[in-house]
Amino acid sequence: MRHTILAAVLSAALLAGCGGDDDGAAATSSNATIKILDFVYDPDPATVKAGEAISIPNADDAPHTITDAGAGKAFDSGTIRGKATGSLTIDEPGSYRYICEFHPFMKGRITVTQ
Ligand SMILES: [Cu+2]
Repeated sequence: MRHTILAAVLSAALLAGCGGDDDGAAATSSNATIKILDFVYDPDPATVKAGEAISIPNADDAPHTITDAGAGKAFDSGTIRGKATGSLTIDEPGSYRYICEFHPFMKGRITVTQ
């Protein structure tokens, strides 16, 4: 019994460690979320599935967007007002860099998988 519990704890710790990011608590990928707080996207880089709805809660007072920085402008969340939650779906798999249209110094990366 003891061994089973220990093994479970260990494998959970190992899995959490694989994420490479700060705390592993944000490793759930079933529900894609990119938070905005203090003019910073989190997580960055993010990984989502093609066609998956990405929830974008904006904790700032300022409005923000998630807008493809590429020439093709493959996606754009539109304006997400302060304290509001936007959403975005990207259909085309690939690796993208995006910016905030209002604050072009805000930059993020997103990988869209099949
Ligand atoms: Cu912004």
